[in-house]
Amino acid sequence: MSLTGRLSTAIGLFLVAVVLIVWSLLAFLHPGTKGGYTNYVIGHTPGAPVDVTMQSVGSIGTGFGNHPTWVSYLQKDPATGKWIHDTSMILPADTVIHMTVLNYDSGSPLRNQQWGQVQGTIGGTADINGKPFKVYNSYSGNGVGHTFAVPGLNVSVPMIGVNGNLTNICGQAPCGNLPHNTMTFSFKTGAPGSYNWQCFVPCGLGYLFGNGGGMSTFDYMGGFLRVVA
Ligand SMILES: [Cu+2]
Repeated sequence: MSLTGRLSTAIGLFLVAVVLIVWSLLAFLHPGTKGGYTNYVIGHTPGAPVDVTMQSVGSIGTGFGNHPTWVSYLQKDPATGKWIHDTSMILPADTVIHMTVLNYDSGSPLRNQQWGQVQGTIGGTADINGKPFKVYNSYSGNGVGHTFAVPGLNVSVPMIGVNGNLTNICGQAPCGNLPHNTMTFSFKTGAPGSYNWQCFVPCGLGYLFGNGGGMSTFDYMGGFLRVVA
């Protein structure tokens, strides 16, 4: 090959490498698009607590967009009772939120044991299937699958996994009566503002450090709480 030929091949390969690097960086950093907000303020009596019900699943399945294999949270629409692929909500300020999260995903030991701690909830505890706990040792039982954490409100609660060896683990949301752990906890919304919530467990299986895919996309492993007066 002539010098020019080799040179242009080298430049061509270099450009391909640059494009690939920029593309994967953008794919890694891009937070995805945000859909709607589920409104808990309509018809809310000031001062009354608000019930929010969610589920976390190991793979969302078909019927909720283009990523059937991704981990995800879903929310139960308070108006219709239907499970929706929307993880953001409009909540009243200075209000107690009673959270119920049905976790259908398996778990594992945590990279950071801090994620096994219940923080920022009323009473400092959460319940797993009706039993209160403050810290979950992720090396015990089935480990931890996800967290529901609102850094701006110092809230963080681990979602305890189901047995990963079960043959009937849910792979198609919504998951109904399949094996799950029911996590319940309460927190106060505080002052008006926009608070992001997210899972901190790197659960984006098949992505760099587990932080891609559903882990870095709204309406999967994170969303927003828009707290209004
Ligand atoms: Cu997660």
